[in-house]
Amino acid sequence: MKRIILHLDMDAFFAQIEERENPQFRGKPIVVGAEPKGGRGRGVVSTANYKARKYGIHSALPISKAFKLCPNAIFLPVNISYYQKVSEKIREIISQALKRKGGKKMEIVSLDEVYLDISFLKSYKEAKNFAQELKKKILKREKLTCTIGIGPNKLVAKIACQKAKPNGLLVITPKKVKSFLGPLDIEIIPGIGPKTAEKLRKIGINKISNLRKLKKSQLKEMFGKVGEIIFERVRGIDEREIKTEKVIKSIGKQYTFQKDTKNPKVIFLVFEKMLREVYKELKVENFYFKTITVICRFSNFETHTKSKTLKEKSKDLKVLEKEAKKLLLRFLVENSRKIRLIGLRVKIC
Ligand code: TTP
Ligand code: MG
Repeated sequence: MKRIILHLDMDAFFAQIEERENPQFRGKPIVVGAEPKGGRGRGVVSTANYKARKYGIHSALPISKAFKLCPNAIFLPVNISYYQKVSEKIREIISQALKRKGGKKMEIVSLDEVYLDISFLKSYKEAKNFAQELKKKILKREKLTCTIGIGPNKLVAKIACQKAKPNGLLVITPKKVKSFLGPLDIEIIPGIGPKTAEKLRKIGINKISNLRKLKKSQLKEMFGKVGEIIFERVRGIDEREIKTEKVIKSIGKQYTFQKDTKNPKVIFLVFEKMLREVYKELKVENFYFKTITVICRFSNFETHTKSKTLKEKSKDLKVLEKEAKKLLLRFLVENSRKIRLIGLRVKIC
């Protein structure tokens, strides 16, 4: 049976929730993220509403830059536990709507993003009706807008959603896939990051339609296994299934220092706090861990990681502490540069 896949992604999620909760900010540029401290803040933007995006502000931009671009924007801290609650409510609305129609397959990608397998609706017309109803329900019950993309697979549904933002709905039927993807920039294909794109640009390839001219063997030679996947994706082929079970793969924390530092006392103090926080989350979920990763970003933004995989899984704080500190210590011994950020991540099992 031919598949019909729906991708739903909330618009400017954190910022839209803040706008809903604070009507006095409505219509103004809103930036959710680290404290800007009059332009001296050192963290990053989590997200910005569409009004603030007009000034060039976007996720992961240093908050100091965001402040320079629009000092009059409303800057708000990240209230993640509240956004999680909203996220759960939205998922509930979606899963109820799906079940009512007789569907079962929903994949949760992140706080504000899901895929649904709605092949059972049998036609794109029905799929479009379902999506319109879903958008209406979320708006009515949660007063929030989202965008939906529909297509024959995850790839096409996701790109359709990206193209229809904000508050949009775009349906790409199988016979439209080729003409839809052809004129788009190559970076829109997952797997084509900045480096891959640069390599392709150098040989005159900017658009997906140009990229289709390369043979599978050429792409394989240039990019290895990823090249083979790119070959399929540019033709709109994507067999990935909707994964219904919620999979938490890792737990992590990171911290940006107020001032770059190489003082081990300061670094270890923060690190110990992160260790306890990560451990707390592990305990709440009753998870085991096996791989521990320490992340270190130096003052020039160069970022390195060091990992350790244990012989056996563990849930012991002492083991986590010992192994993570060993990794951190190696960073401090091997480098004399100042550190901007440290992070800790554990792969769970
Ligand atoms: P996105 O869906 O990528 O972004 P968005 O919902 O803010 O905007 P849109 O989908 O309309 O383009 O991410 C969802 C939330 O995740 C976002 O509101 C904030 C958070 N987030 C970060 O904290 N840091 C990031 O770098 C990104 C990309 C998202
Ligand atoms: Mg979103």
